[in-house]
Amino acid sequence: MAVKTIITEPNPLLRQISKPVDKVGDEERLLMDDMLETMYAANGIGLAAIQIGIPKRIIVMDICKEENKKEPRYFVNPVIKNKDILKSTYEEGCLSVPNQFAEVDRPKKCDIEYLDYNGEKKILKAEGLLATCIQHEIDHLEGILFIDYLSKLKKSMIIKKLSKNKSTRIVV
Ligand code: GNR
Ligand code: NI
Repeated sequence: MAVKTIITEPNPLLRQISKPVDKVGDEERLLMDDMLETMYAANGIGLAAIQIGIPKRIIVMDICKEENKKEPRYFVNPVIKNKDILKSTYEEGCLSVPNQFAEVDRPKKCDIEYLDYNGEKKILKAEGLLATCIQHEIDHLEGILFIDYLSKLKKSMIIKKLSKNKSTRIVV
């Protein structure tokens, strides 16, 4: 397993639409292992493959709050079904939008159809943080970031800050 570099905004790769996986094989499982390790190393609760530069419809997540306890989840080709008309608000962050946080409204509950680590078809009924996080991750597969839901002003301020940080890093 290996920790990969997480791509950050602004970067056109993050706007790419990820491609469906046609078979969950060893290559995909190796990718999922690397993604999980990368996510844990960055203290994140979810990661989409495109965040490490691979445009495949693969997501890993672990929303378990207990320390020293791991509950990894793997989603291949996830599709959202039965979105709740009720919304819930969460303060979201993103490993590809470092150190920026903002409240986002999303459907409170949803069902997810996906293939698991072994390529078996599953359905998950999600609510709370699980529902928020999986929707945030599936947005990544469509090239959407949480900052896209903010006002133009808030979004442009965040992108400006991130661009500045990036150019500083090159200078130093
Ligand atoms: O680590 C993460 N935390 C988080 C908090 C609220 C809503 C969504 C997330 S996902 C984020 C990791 C990430 O960027 N996944 O794409
Ligand atoms: Ni994210």
